[in-house]
Amino acid sequence: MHRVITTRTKKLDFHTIDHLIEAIKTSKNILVLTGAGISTSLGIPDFRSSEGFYTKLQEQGLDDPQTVFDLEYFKQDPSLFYSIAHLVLPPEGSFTPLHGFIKLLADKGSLLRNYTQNIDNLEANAGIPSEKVIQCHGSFATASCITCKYKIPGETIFEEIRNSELPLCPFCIKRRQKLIKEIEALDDSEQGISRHSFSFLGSTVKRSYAESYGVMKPDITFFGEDLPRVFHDNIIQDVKNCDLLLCIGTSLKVAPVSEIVNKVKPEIPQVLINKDPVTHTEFDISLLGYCDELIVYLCEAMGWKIDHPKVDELL
Ligand code: CNA
Repeated sequence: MHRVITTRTKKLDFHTIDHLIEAIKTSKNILVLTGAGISTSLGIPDFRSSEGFYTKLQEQGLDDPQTVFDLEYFKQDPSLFYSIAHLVLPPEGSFTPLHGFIKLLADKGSLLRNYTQNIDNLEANAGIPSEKVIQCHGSFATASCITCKYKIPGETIFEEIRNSELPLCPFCIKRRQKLIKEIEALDDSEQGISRHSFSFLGSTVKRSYAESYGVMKPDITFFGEDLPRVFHDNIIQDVKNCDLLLCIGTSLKVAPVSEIVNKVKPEIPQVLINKDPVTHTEFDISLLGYCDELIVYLCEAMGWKIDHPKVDELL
């Protein structure tokens, strides 16, 4: 079912399941770094697994699948993102046993922080306190207009996302309608000039398609965008204070989150729980397998009970 690999060259006496169990039980400031792999059991594909998003997009003929999440590309052609966004839309109310485990750590007072790269907001469904979660790449919880930055609750555009439609900014739509009405109210001699300024305002200046039409974008971090401020505000202190690092369900390919691992002090145990090996970073312990199964197994060994309906099936 799973393998334990010890790879870190540093001589930490931390390489067995018993070491890991003891560390989870006794650590007071656990930093949990999570990725798409912790949500795949709900049918949300990850990016880089063989059955993930990137493979699907390549099969559809897209050479560079990262284009879908590229800000400049989105501004030119938001339809590419909206043609696949429904695939990562969070299922309402659900979460996985792994999310339940993070909640359990929070309940026991030993979760320093969960840095999640996920955008599905399932941490909230699991009831992990919001101050304990840093959504490093934003989430679908809110959406903003690419032109005027008008912010709305993310669920407002879920219906359009499900239908692969472009959600437009209600504020920009009203502004355009007002402008059109004002132009229509002008007499003929004035209209020529105003039509000219309208098209100037609306589309002929150096504005991209998305900016011209006020397309809404979920507040997830695209390539080309900085991470949310809350990440920068907390990461240095959290890395300093943590006494155990658990990286779960992530390929650790996206910086700066991937760099967290190397910033943690060498004397702090570092553990990977993942389906596939991560070979570019060293861990004291790599537990390879499905994270829900592995975490339920570890919790059972610790005498801990995750509050999730799937737990009994996994034992
Ligand atoms: P990734 O690069 O796709 O890697 C996912 C990792 O998870 C892989 O190494 C898999 O081996 C592993 N994995 C997959 N399923 C399981 C499982 N059941 N148990 C254990 N391990 C598993 O994804 P990363 O998170 O590393 O990359 C960061 C990207 C992915 C972020 O920008 C996210 O926004 C983005 N993403 C998020 C979601 C989501 O929110 N659910 C979905 C898809 C992509």
